This record gives sequence, C-alpha cells and structure tokens, in this order.
Amino acid sequence: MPTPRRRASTKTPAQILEQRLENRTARLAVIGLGYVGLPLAVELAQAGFEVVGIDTDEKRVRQLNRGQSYIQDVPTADVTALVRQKRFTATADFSVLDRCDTVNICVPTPLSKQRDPDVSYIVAAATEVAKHLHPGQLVILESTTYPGTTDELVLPMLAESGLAVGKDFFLAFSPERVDPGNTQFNTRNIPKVVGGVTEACTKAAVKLYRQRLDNVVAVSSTQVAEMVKLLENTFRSVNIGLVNELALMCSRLKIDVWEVIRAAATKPFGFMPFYPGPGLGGHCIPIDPFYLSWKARASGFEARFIELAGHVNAHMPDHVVDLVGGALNRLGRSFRRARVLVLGVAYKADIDDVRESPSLDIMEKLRERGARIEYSDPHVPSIRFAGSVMKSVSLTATNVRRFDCVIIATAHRSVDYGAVLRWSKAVVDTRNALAGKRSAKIIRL
Ligand code: SAJ
Repeated sequence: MPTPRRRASTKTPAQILEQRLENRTARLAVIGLGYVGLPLAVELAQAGFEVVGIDTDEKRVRQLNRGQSYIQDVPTADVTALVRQKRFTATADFSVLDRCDTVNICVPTPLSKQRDPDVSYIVAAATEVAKHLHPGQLVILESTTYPGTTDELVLPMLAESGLAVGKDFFLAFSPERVDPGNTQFNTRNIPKVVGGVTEACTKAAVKLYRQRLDNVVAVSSTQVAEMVKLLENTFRSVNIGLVNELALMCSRLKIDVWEVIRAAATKPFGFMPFYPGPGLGGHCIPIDPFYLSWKARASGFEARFIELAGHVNAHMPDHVVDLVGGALNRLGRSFRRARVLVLGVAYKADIDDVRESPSLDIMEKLRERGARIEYSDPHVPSIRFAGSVMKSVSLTATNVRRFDCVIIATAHRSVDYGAVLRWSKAVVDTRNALAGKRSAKIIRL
C-alpha cells in the first residue's frame, strides 16, 4: 500500500507522535512475537492501530499471516480477524520500521553458559531499530534485563543516528509481566510500569499504552522500571528458596512443612505463602535474579540473598533424588535398573512449558544412577531426553504398576492422585498432591 505523503508540519516530533497515537493513525511495530510480543501486538491492533509484528522465525510469520496463533493465551480467532481487517501483519523484514511510529522490543533475555546475562537478542533488535530510526519514533524495550541496559546499551546504539533522545526520538523501558496460562490477569489488565530516558520519553510511552491498557504506572527512569521487574521475580525466587530450606529443616525435625505453611497462611496480614517443590523452573524466576546479581557484582556489590536462594533452589532436585533412593531402599531396591515414573514434566501445574523444568534435572540424575526413567504428563505428549524422543506414558493401573517408584514432580489438576497412590508401590510427593492421604507408600518433600 503506497505510503500516503504526510504534509510538512510545524509541530514537534513529540506532538506529531501524540496526535497519531490519539487518532490511531500511528503505525506500531512489535519485535519478537512470543508469549509477550504476540499478546501485546494483538491488544494494540484491537485498539484500532495498524500493527506489524516482526519475528526472525519465518515459520511463525507464515502462521500468523495465515491467521493462526501458536501462543496458548492468544486465540487464533483474534489473529484471523485482525489479519483479515489488515490491522495486523507479520514479517521478518525490519525495513517496515521505516514506516512505523513506535517499536516495542519483546525478545528473549536468557543466561549464557557462564550464567551471565545474554543480551545478544536485545543487541540484534536494537541494531535493526537503529538502522531505521527516524524523527518522531518511540522505542520501548520490554525484555527483562539488568538495570542500565536501556540507557547504557540501547541508547548509544540509537544515538549514533545523530538524532537526539527526548526530542527527535523517544526511548523507554517497560517490564513485561505476562503470566502464561493466567486466565485472570492478561496483557490488558496487568498494570504496566513505564520509565523513559527523559520525561518526554516517559510521556510518549505512557501515551501509547494508555490507548489500550487499563492501568499505566509511570516511574522516573528506565533503571527504576528495569529494577521493578527484577525485584518482583527476585522476591519470588528468594521466598521459594526460603520455604525450600524450611522443608529441608522440617524433614530433619520430622515436622510436616505443608501443615506449617497452611497454618501460617491463616495470618491475614504480613505473610504470603510460598510452597516447597522439586526446584525452580520456567524462563523467568530461575533466570531474572541473576541479571540483578550480575549487575550488582559489576558494581562491586555481592547480592548474597539471590546467590543463596539460587543455591538452595538448585539443590532441590538432589534432595528429591535422595528421597527416591530412600523409597527404593525400603522396597529392597537400589537405583540400578529400578523403574521410576516422573509424574509432571512441565515446570508448573496446568501448563505445557518444560523450560528449565526441575523434573528434567531429576530424570537426568536418576538416569545417571542407573534407574530406568519414564514420564507421564497430560500437557506434554513428548520430550527430548537423553538424546532421544520420550513419549508421555498414559496413566493407567497397568502402566503405573510397572514402576518401583512414582515421583509427583508437577501437580497438574487433571490427574487423579488417589488412583496413582492406589496403583503405586511408592510415591515421592514433592507438591503435596496427596495432602490428607495417609499411607506408608507416601514419602513427602
Ligand atoms: N514455585 C515453587 N513454589 C512456589 C511458587 C513457585 O516451587 O511457591 C516454582 C514453580 O513450580 C516453578 C517456578 O517456581 O517451577 C516458577 O514458578 P512461578 O509461579 O514464579 O511461575 P513463572 O515462572 O511462570 O513466573 C511468572 C512470572 N511472571 C513474569 O515474570 C511476568 C512471575 O513474576 C509471576 O509472579 C508468576 O508467573 C506467577 O505469579 O504466576
């Protein structure tokens, strides 16, 4: 579609952008169409904007342009409708940025093999944005990262254009808070924190989000916005580490840690329950705190809570393996050639995501000890394990009876744990899925 010529204007770039956002004539771009970028692109398109999604994965681009969604929380019907209305298109071609007024960067920020921040995806995206940066453009980084990334890494790349931040273009950070599978909180109703390099940058970013999101919270800088997200997820990691350590203590003191937490949770203020488990999975909690501790260390500060919580959480798979060893011993078995079924490989209940799942750590440790491992997960039909494809075992009496020990590693709500207990010789329950059940076959975390 030919780009309509726009009359020269006496307005400032900020005023032009504000007007285009107000009247929905702004063209918006989202880089990275995963569990963060695609829901955002759909919300903005549903607000009436023309949105172009950019992803380097050509398969995803083709799927989206056929109107298909591959993200659990984004209905295909929504994508189909927006593609049909020409409100949303996908591409792998970054030159579309020449015609876009705003760009949201929603790319992965994993850890490197050395457990340091891997910001290569941010750098790759910012390199493309810099190539196509033009007056009046608003750039917002959403990927979880260490405080200072926006100002120290992205801004210099964009400033090389000679354009002035806060005057010619606008740059901000806004942490993603998407919780995949959460049916109550979604991209539209989760409060959105935004911090710009300058006040004008913050104002422009707030203006964009306020066109669609229910609650936008402006903060004074990109560093504050970056730190907000890291506090949120470090808070979880440290508190999970605390209850995991409490579980290890209670195990030695022969106290039921689950009963302790249940009773403590009756406190109507000043307490928030967290629960012990087989370890820490997912692409946020095991990773984000180490972005903060890395930055702290670079500034000469040792973030001991983060490191200690990481150590405690990373030890939990070993603790579970010890419990399995005890269960097998009581059956007169050793690990060698024992049959063990891992129930639940997703990293948390009722989702299909296995990234960083502690179940996989537990399976690997048991395999190293000579046990014969299989898994069952209604949400995960197959996984790659020990270099080959492993299929989920269907949960039947015949199948469960083949095993010497069953580990409840993720407690999906769709599973009948009473039946699993009846069919099992021994059950290591790491999620209190058998709460209230009394049996010598149960070994609880
Ligand atoms: N876990 C425990 N005990 C707990 C809570 C979690 O062992 O009490 C384990 C889970 O089994 C999982 C890991 O920790 O393996 C992470 O669980 P999570 O509940 O934190 O779920 P995530 O990783 O999906 O975290 C996301 C985060 N969302 C974003 O980063 C945008 C987090 O900030 C949310 O608070 C969290 O979802 C949520 O509340 O569901």
